[in-house]
Amino acid sequence: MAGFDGKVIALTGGVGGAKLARGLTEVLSPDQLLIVANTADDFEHLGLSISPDLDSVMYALADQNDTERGWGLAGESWQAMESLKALGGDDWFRLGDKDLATHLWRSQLLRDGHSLSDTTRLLCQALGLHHRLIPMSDDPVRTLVATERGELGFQHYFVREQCEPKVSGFRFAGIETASPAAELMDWLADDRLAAIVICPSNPFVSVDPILQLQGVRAAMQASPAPVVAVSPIVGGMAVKGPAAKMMEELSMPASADAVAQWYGDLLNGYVMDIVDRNLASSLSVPNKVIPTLMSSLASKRKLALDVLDFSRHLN
Ligand code: FO1
Repeated sequence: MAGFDGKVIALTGGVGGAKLARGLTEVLSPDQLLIVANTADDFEHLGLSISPDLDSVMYALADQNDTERGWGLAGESWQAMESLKALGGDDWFRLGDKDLATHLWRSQLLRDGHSLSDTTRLLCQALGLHHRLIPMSDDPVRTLVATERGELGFQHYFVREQCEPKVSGFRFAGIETASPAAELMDWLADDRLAAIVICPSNPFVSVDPILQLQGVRAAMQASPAPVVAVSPIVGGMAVKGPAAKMMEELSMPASADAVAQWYGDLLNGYVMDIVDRNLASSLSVPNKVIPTLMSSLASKRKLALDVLDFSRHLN
């Protein structure tokens, strides 16, 4: 981007965050941007190690994501899933025929002893990506969702049970012992860091796992780089996914300002969509009200530019 000097870290979950990550790759060079994806949605399924948020971001950066579904690859076929179902196998987690190759290859690389970071780098290279996408940690962290039916793994809650059970809380198994990605900590300590962007992902299950990794929140607060979050809630609804439903079940108002309060004093700036302009005056954090719905590459690019421009005016 002409004129934006310095480095930027983007923290992201799946779909919503992936769109802004794509916009940031339009306006920042590869050595200016580090995209850090949540891995607490990951799980083992059918003998495969599956990293949905890494894949949503990776496919979005490669412009190969299926924009209808929000996850997986465009132009998919489902032969393997149909055959699996015919055999009586678990087909509730839909793995497209092309997407399967990613899971097969990642699982083999991990079994061969590659770290999740190495595996991600190899997959990104194979997709022709130049910008850096890393997992938040190479150690396992797993979101467990407390529901009235007991604790569920994230994908069991989100996909198999279709977010239907009432949520009473979350915990991130492994978070106490997981080490944050070394590259993330290096960039947080880098005095060329000019902004930390929290992408419009679910604050509870996509962003919090990253923030709760040992030392991450403290390093963000110690950095002079402003922390700017983009609201994942627009007009009281999540643009995609269960964030609004979760907030209600956690007896939090499903509103853009409630998300800002959730992030608390971590934020130096907050970006909300124009439909939520009426909330701006009640926010204590400096905020900007702009169009945040990203339906085209141009709008992803525009939002990225607006967020970076906003960050320039924050200390
Ligand atoms: N989400 C669904 O709602 N249904 C699915 O069958 C499904 C399959 C799937 C396969 C690979 C992958 O990378 C993601 C997939 N997702 C599916 C999305 C996944 O549940 C993610 O965790 C969400 O995108 C939230 O991050």
